[in-house]
Amino acid sequence: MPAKKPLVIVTRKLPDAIETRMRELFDTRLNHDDAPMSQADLIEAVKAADVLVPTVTDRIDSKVIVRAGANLKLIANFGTGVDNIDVKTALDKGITVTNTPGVLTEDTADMTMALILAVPRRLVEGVKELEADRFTGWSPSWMLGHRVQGKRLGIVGMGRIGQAVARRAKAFGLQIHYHNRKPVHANIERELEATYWESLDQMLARMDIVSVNCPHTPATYHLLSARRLKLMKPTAYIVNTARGEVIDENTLARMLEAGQLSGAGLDVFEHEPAVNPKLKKLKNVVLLPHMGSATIEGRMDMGEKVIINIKTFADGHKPPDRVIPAML
Ligand code: 8YV
Repeated sequence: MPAKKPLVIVTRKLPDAIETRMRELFDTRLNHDDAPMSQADLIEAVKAADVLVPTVTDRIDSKVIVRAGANLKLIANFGTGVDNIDVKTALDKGITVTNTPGVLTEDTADMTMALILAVPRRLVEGVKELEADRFTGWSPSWMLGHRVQGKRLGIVGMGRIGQAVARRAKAFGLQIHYHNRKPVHANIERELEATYWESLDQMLARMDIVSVNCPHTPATYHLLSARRLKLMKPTAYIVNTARGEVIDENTLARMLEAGQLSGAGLDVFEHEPAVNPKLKKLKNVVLLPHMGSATIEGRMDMGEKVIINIKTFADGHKPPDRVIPAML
């Protein structure tokens, strides 16, 4: 007799092909209308499920996890960042947590590079000028931005995405600097001609553009604090495609407003989906609705990773993308 299929509850609408495959392999409960689940819905889901597939919009905190039924054994996150999940409480309760690393790297790095170009070159401001019919003809002094080539880029977090940003930025003639818990392998440093800064403070004070590419963990919450933001040059730009919580958003907004920083490109926000109203009023920012990994290919790859993690686990093996406490 075939083994009973695990009950997999998926919190949001995933690509059709992924949902179809999940339904073939598992007893799958889908969210067809894609409405985000409330905390009460999530508790109902963990009470019933063998496997939960959440996304960044689901807060799987300790209050949810402690209510999980005895059969919940796997949280297979559809996403790389796991700051939406209280991983420690899950592991303590014997629940394995997996994520989808690697498959979002290039898309997120592309979006980061797009912001690194868009902010100093005033791309969105230009679009708005044209749309408002204010383009009355070329002028040598109109819409001047700043050259990117030759500037110093400071990457905060030199993991997969940070390195992918560095490769792109190097091709655009930027000088690569980075801060990380540890220096990357000497071969990578050489290939990228990258300079390691053990001191984040010292790096921030010298950069023209800073890109945030580290995960949000208790150790990186407000890593770019008010004190550190104030170390940056008033001519500097900041780009964040990682997590809003890494930057003190209020201070950032105030400093941009006061001209103490030149501009920002933000794909993520501290209280998503809310965006600080001060930021929305500024001209020198490009704000995106958390779309760094939003490609059809990326979503398919993420879904396939989720399926592999569940299938491997259901077959009695260790899933490949287990989140381990050392990562947090
Ligand atoms: C995903 C992300 O879209 O994977 C991540 O960490 O930030 C996003 O790009 C999201 O997490 C999906 O859950």
